[in-house]
Amino acid sequence: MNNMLTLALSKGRIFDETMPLLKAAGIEVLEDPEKSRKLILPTNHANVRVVLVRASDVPTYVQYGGADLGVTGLDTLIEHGTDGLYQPLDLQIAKCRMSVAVRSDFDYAAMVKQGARLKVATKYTTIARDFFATKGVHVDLVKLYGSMELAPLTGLADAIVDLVSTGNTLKANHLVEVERIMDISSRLVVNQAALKMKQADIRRIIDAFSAALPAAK
Ligand code: PRT
Ligand code: MG
Repeated sequence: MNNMLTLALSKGRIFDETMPLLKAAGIEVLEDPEKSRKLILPTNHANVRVVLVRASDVPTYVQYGGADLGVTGLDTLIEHGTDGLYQPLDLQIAKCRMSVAVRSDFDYAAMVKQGARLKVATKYTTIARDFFATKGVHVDLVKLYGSMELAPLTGLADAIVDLVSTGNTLKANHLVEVERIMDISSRLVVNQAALKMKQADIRRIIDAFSAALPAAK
């Protein structure tokens, strides 16, 4: 068992977009997570397995060695912190952006200019706190775990900090994106102890993933 390599992934876009990279490394997952209830998925390599965890739990699994490596959004990684995690690669998958959005009838620029105190609802409190601190904007943060779009519509907050991809969710809720905080993509994270103990196997995966990425400009 101690030569087993465990990769933590979350179901959905991260799983789906990691599959081509695994394939490039010669690894095929033998079960479809959308059809199976299993949380541990075998691969065509007896010593490589995939564990399915919540997206926000991937850094935790890798940090504490429940998995040797994992794929996680930069958003999740920043919120979790990078202690004990080696981050060799930007995989350039599950791309989106972290943005500030408000109701279309809310004059964000004027409020910021006036030095008003903004009430901001978000799941990403670290990113939001750092962003507004750098701008010198005073904020009261309201922590939410989902459906952030609802907050400005119900008067819970003036603004939200959330991930935006197509912008359709904002549009459907009459919200407008007023600032882009950062571009987001998913990262490969590796447990630092595993990197030493299982160096050759982990190196092989990093190199294969790296070779399969669009060439760096
Ligand atoms: O869903 P669950 O609560 O289990 O966890 P999760 O939401 O953290 O996982 P998942 O699989 O939805 O997202 C995993 C990672 O994908 C995130 O951490 C991001 O790095 C990345 N990603 C890429 C996205 C999006 N695109 C995205 N569009 N994560 C979420 N969204 C959501 C966004 O929050 C908003 O509600 O999609 C909605 C906006 O989409 P558009 O296309 O309407 O703009
Ligand atoms: Mg989600």
